[in-house]
Amino acid sequence: TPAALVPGAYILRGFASEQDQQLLHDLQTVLAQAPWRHMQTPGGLAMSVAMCNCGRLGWVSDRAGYRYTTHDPLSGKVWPAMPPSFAALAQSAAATVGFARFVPDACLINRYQTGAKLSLHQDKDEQDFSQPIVSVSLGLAATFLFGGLRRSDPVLRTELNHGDVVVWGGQARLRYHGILPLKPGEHPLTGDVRINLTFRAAG
Ligand code: MD3
Ligand code: FE
Repeated sequence: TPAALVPGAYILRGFASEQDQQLLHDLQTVLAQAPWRHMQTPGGLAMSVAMCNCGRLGWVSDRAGYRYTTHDPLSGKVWPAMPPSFAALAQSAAATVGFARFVPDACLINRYQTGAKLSLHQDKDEQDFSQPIVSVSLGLAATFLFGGLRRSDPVLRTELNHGDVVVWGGQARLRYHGILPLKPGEHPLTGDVRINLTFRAAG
């Protein structure tokens, strides 16, 4: 088992590197069915991160709050299927750190353009917190913040680079976390953006 960043959080540096082109190709198939959109916070502000989903369930935010839906509110259709390359990578990363039974039913896809950020938050819209979350970083690097179980707890930071995969389980599952505003840059595979795939067992 790799070393834990904090108890329960395992960084697998470069774990997705060999599949990067396949993942980005399959992402295009998803986006052809469900385009990027800037969701609204419950307070009515547009999020700076553009999002999309694939899998049986998709995470949405609007004036009514945060929740998982089976259908894309933009099209009224079910979310695009999770590409086998996505599911296989998430399951293999989870199994590497001991979550052999992890079966993601939701993949939230985040796109950061210059300046886009994700404020400190907890992921608690899922049914079963004993299941981990697997995140895959592609493209430009970003500074990841992770705090504790209370918003006021001290925050550590680490860089997430292209190909890095993090499995958040156990005690790390409910920690506050966020992403600092993306710095401008150019990546050979994604151009001027960072893409993050987060896999969840949400239902
Ligand atoms: C720690 N995404 O989608 S990935 C999110 O880079 C989210 O787009 C960030 O936070 C991103 O909710 C961070 C790393 C991550 C994802 C989920 C976590 C860290 C986590 C859930 C619990 C604890
Ligand atoms: Fe999160």
